[in-house]
Amino acid sequence: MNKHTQDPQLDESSILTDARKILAPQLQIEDRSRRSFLLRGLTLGGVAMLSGCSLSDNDSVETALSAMSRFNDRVQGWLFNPNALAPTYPQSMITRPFPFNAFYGIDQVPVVEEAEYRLEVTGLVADRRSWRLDELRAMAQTEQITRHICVEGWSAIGRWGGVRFSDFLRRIGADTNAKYVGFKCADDYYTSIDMATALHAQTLLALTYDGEVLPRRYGFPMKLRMPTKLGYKNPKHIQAIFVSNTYSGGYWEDQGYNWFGGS
Ligand SMILES: Nc1nc2c(c(=O)[nH]1)N[C@H]1C(S)=C(S)[C@@H](COP(=O)(O)O)O[C@H]1N2
Ligand SMILES: [Mo]
Repeated sequence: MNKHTQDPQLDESSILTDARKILAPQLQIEDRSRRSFLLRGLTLGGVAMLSGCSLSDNDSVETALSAMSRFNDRVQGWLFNPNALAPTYPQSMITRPFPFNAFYGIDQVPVVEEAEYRLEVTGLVADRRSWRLDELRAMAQTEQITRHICVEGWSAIGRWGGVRFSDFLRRIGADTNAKYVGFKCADDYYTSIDMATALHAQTLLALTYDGEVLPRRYGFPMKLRMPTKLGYKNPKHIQAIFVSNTYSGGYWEDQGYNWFGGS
């Protein structure tokens, strides 16, 4: 029937697996069996219809799935409750040792020298100056013990401390009506998040891990810690922060991971 049945790369079950992954967070249905029934009922025709794309070749499948993923971003944005808090845990539940993860091995973790380090701040902010670490340490600090969930199939509970990101955004005079906050990292990683999550009470510019200066492997000199988002949305080794209305994606997001990346 369709061209995709001839092309070995366009195999029906893997396209549907990807499409189900994209749609799953949207089906906030209590009854799990009803939810999986709906997802199982998804067909290639359904994918084409939901995305408004014909699935004639690999490129159009990519376009269809990324259109669904962008739609999913908007739905997650609507569903996001800025006042709902992620669960917190007692000290006794901290995962030890806390796992390390990056797009490279632990021996390649970047070395950032505190003496030379400056956090660059640009975009839609009133005060575009750079920050030294001790200036950030001088701001009000807070702590949280929350769960980090990685899409690679593991989760772990950790303890992060630092500056509430909303305090920092206010301090630099950020336009909090802007859509995005973007991050550039010392290891060429990059990502961007929605403003509602940037302003969430548990979103932290983390300077410590488990009561100590943030160790190199966990993102020295600082990472953005968000218990409302998946692991890949939490950038380590942040060097630059920018506020913008222009979409700028992310390292994994540009390879097909969902941009909103909630939960
Ligand atoms: N700069 C940078 N940040 C990053 C990554 C990375 O490769 N580089 N990987 C992300 C992913 S996929 C995960 S799961 C977490 C891992 O953080 P951890 O080493 O503290 O467990 O970092 C996220 N932030
Ligand atoms: Mo991850």
